[in-house]
Amino acid sequence: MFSKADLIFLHAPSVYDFRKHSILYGPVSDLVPSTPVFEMYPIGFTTMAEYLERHDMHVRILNLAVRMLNDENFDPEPLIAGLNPLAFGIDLHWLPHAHGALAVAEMVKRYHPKTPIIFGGFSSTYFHEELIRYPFVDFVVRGDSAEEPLRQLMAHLRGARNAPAHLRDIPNLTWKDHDGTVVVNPLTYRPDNLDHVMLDYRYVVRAAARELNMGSYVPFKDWMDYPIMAALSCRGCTQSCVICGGSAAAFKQMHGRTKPAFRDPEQLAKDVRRVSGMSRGPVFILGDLRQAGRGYAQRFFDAIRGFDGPVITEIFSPASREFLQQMADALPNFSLEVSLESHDPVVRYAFGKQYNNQPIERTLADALDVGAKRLDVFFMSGLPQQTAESVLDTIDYCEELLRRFGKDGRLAPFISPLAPFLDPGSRGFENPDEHGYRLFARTLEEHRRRLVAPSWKYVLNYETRWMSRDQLVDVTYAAGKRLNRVKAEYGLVSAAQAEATEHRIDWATRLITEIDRLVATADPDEFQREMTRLRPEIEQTNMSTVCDKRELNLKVDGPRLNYGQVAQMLVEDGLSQLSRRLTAPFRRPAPALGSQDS
Ligand code: B12
Ligand code: SF4
Repeated sequence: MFSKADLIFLHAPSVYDFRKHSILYGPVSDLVPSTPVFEMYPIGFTTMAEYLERHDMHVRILNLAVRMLNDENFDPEPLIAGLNPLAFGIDLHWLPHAHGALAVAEMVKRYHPKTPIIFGGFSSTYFHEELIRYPFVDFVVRGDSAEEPLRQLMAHLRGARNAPAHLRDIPNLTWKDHDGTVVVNPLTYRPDNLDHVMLDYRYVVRAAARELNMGSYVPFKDWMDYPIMAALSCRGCTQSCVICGGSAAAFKQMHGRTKPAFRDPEQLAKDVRRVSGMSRGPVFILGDLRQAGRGYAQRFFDAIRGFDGPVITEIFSPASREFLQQMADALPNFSLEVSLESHDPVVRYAFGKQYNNQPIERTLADALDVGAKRLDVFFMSGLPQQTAESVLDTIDYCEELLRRFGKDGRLAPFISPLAPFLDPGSRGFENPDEHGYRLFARTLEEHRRRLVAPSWKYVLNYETRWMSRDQLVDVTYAAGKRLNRVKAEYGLVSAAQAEATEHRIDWATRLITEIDRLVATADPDEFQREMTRLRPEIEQTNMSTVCDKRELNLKVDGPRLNYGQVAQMLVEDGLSQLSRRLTAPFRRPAPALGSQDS
């Protein structure tokens, strides 16, 4: 069962070791499944792992962040010391991992000075020249599609036949020559479709079962309770929202991509069916299906027709009733997500979304009318042209939407701050003046340091011409509190839950004030002492702030995972391994790769 790994992917917590720091993280992750530790690893771990395993390499995933969250006595250090793969892969995909990812790399290098450490992900790509200069980083694989360049690098490190003879020959690679000179290979690997990758959570379950170690593979803390899956319609985006590091503008700058790479629509339908076979959780289809043109959506709907599992889809702009009806016909159990950002079209335009309220309100009405099971509507604070007053007006608008469309509890509005960081590569980050942003951090190192600031107010890497950091923090809490009350009024949250959320918001507001006072007046020793004293309270408010993240969950009945399927996969696995052994007896063995963790 336990075989040696060529590559071990490590996912670090946002801050290492978050269990020892007193930090009020704030509502930075209220609207994603993760806690503020950002314990979710990139889904790209699974596409890369599947791709490498397809090419005869053995890959493991070790979600250190989840293990640290789930067990306060878990110490990653002895575990890391006991690993011995050919190489380690660490994601610095989301910039909020700047602290944890670098700390884990430093630790790995301490125990394994000769083992290559490979970084990758969007933030690694953006900051590659700075990142490679840390002594514990050996390689950065750049780009949005690392599967093939990583395979070439691993083959080279393994000394495999047909591997690139020299590191210079591996596309998208940033590396150091033996004298420490940084070499940046051209970013030439940029596949124009997504058909070579397989986003398959079955890899996760299969690998976890193989090693009897689900704890290291779970994508986020509560995944076993709410096993939401993703299906990927594209890489990249046709939109250029000002704050987004995954926008068309950012992809062009970072990954040299001029249009998104799309997954074949029939393949996408197969992906949805395949992953849904494993669990009763919903499948989130990432990307607006209209991005590749109407023909694409039509082909997808034709291929998925008859599938009645829960599916979440998203749209980036108003949609026609006809399109929504087609969606409802093909996916009778669909829920829809749409981000309006603000009630005010002026703010929305400044954000990069070019539509008024009337067409989007018509879309909301139509979506409900054709039978959407849920309709989540998202708003944000910290945007260009947005004042504190405007944020509060957005809550009035949420109430109006609920008055008009919210009678049966299917429409659910949410608001969260743009936090902790304005994305590198976004138009706002690249041209802050033009969009009214003032940046407090530009480099990777500056972001790394900000992450250990005592509250999210000081972690934020920006403020705007219309709101200071203080105003942004204050209005985020005020808006959260008001929206929470509105939701209670419309029965979207129970009275008890609303009370708990309000209590948490009040508590967080008090703590922010207290931390501000300490920052302004306390000497370093007193500051440390007081922050340690506040720690239990800070921890209480850290997990969900302006709303309870479970509000986002769809109802899941019965056992969460389909254990019959899992068992069948394991049997298939065993059989295919056996047949590979029988048919390839003379395959060259990999160099000694060391042992497993316990
Ligand atoms: C889907 C998505 C999510 C999903 C998560 C899916 C997941 N687990 O990966 C959800 C909604 C949960 C999410 C959450 C967040 N997201 Co998000 N997300 C996206 C989105 C829309 C698509 C990403 C995607 O599908 N990628 C495709 C998959 C297959 O590839 P991949 O995971 O990117 O991995 C490939 C490469 O990145 C690279 N790679 C990644 N890691 C590594 C590691 C190594 C060693 C190597 C070699 C390569 C490598 O190779 C992989 C394979 O080719 C992008 C926007 C966009 N248009 O791209 C934003 C985006 C990535 N998210 C972003 C942000 C900021 C966040 C949050 C921090 C927001 C917040 N404050 O809550 C959280 C972080 C959550 C966490 N870690 O716990 C920013 C990142 C900007 C930055 N540089 O920091 C983006 C660019 C835009 C945005 N603002 O939404 N997100
Ligand atoms: S925020 Fe805008 S640019 Fe970014 S992924 Fe969503 S629609 Fe695309």
